[in-house]
Amino acid sequence: MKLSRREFVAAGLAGAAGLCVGGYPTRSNAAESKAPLPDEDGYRLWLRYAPPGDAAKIYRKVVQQIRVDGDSATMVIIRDELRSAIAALLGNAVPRIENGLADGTVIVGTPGNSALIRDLKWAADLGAVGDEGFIIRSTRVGNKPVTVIAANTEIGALYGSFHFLRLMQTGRPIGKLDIAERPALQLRLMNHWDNPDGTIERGYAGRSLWQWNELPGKLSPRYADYARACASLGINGAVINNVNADPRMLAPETLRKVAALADVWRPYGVRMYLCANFAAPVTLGGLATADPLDQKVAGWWKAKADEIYGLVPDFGGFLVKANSEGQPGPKTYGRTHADGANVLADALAPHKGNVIWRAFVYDDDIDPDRAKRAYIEFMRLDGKFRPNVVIQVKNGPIDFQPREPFHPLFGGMKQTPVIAEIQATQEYLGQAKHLVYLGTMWQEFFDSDTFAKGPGSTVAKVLVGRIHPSRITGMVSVTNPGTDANWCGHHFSQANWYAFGRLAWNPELPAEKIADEWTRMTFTNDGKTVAVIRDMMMGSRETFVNYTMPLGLHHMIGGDHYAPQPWNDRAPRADWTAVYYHQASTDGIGFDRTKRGDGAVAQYFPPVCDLFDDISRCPEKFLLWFHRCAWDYRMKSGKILWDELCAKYHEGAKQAAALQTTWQSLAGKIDPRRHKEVADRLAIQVADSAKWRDQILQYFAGFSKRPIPPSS
Ligand code: GCW
Repeated sequence: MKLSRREFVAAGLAGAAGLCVGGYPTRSNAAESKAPLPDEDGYRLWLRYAPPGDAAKIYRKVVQQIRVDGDSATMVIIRDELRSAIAALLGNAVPRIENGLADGTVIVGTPGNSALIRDLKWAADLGAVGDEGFIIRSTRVGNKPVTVIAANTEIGALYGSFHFLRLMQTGRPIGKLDIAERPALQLRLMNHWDNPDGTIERGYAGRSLWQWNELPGKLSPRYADYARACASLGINGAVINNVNADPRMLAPETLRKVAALADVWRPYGVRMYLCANFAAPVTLGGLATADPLDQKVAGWWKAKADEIYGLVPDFGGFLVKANSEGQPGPKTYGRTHADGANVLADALAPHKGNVIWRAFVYDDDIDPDRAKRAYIEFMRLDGKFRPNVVIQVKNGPIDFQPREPFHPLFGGMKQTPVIAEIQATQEYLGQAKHLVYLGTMWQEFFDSDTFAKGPGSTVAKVLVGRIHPSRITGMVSVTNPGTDANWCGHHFSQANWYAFGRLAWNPELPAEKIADEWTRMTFTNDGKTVAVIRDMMMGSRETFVNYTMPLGLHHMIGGDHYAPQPWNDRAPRADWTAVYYHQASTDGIGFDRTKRGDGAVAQYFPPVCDLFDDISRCPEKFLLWFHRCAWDYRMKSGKILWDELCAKYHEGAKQAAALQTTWQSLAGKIDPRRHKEVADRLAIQVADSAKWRDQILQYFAGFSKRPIPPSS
């Protein structure tokens, strides 16, 4: 069943979850018995398969045995997953049958590996779900009531199996299923910022998962566990190294290690991608230049691509950060980003690989305003890229700030495919210390109307190719799980990995539904507890914005991207300071990006550009992003700007404290270990939110020359 955001609310799922979901009373065993819950370390993520309470009784009728046809590695994975999951969920193992049928069989297969599936004659329906989609249907075969999970490919069958298990994990009905799903986007990729020395750029959960010293001979069990977690969400690829790419990642000995990792992931449908350093032909290949128009350079990339495909036949392609933050690129040789991307694209094309070229560029000779630069550089290259090039654009025009307006390249680029880059890592959103659920932030982004082709041209529609036809669609997330037992540092940061995967499958899924199912799978199926946690998550991003950078403020940090540093006025580049962005003075605060200012609003289609431009209509959440206002500017609330700003900071810090109190109230509902680990982090969050409030307000009071009103 696919619900739109509105239907989710209308169906009562948002409000009714505390009592009953999908017709089943949903109580956890723990709520029934009073036995203390066993400690958990979070390693099992959302794949814990805790018994779903009373629903299990009904499930036992539907799931009496399983039959998984085919014997490939993927089908074995499906069989093992179903068997162990069902045993855990139902409290009893169910037999596996190899052929034949009985009442209550769950059958999994593809037309290629199962005569039974072929005989169903579902070709037309299967045609509609494509290569990665699936059908789950309650039906009768040979007069036996069964559940069929069918797909065109084994990976589709794997996704369908995880979907079926998710229904049981979340207490949904499974007796009358008629589900057909296919992913809305083609590329659904993890972006790791891992370095060969085991460190992770902006990683907050331990060291890199990839043990380069041990590969290719020794394979950590975490490689398969990682791929399984990705597959459970439909994530179909991973870029395993930092975009600030070490050229040695393309060295022959490293590639053999990469190939071993790719072999583990293949049966889970997780394809391998690498970040390429643009200067590799020089640093690794010993050439005199990496000029993309040089024939030798083109030959080097071609040979490198051939070498990679010899080792990893389903290699996905290269991701490139070029001419950005000190990385080499085509501009180093007087060439354009298109020239650079195309030389790699030509090398990959014979193997059907893609080049993913990042638009995170901000050379200061392009425009004085960092927010405008990528749009200017890339719009003039639209249409100049090879068909297997896609441009990867961060959600906003600066850099993963707590709140940014959408990047104007979404909808702006017409002839070149654009995919979205979002960041689950919380670099600027409290890292692994603050509880911040990003589903709502991403929903705000996907729902933004670009007006590229009139009203309704949302970012989500642009991404799926409904606004400008697109050969390649996709979404990636900078997601930095590490060697911490719970993968992500903060137990709640797992929700951002989870939400990314679900949204990459369908960017129109409601953030609230995602939070609801994640909570059920990760913590508990106890309806009341679920409602409490879900509400904590749903408000958490706005809370973070309130106590850090409300009303369109951005980049008020220093190099750690964590603590408040509005006074930061010294950095190697002006656009790495804070004062460049907030521009506070005794006259006022904010960056004038209006038509009378630096004109950044003009990068948006009308009427978006007029809306942002007009101070009386500009959403106040973006006010100081687009406007420079006097301290006594009158806000919609009737308060002057200074008082409103103070109120936001006070409110944010209070909301953080409320998160802590609410979590305390759940003691006993969550296992003690995870409860404590989250509580410990909430204590840090509360203290830090007060620091943000106090330090920012004291600093700005020096300009506003007004007293800080007490918290109301
Ligand atoms: O936000 C910045 C980060 C850098 C990162 C860069 C990027 C990998 O601070 O650490 O570099 O973004 O996205 O390339």
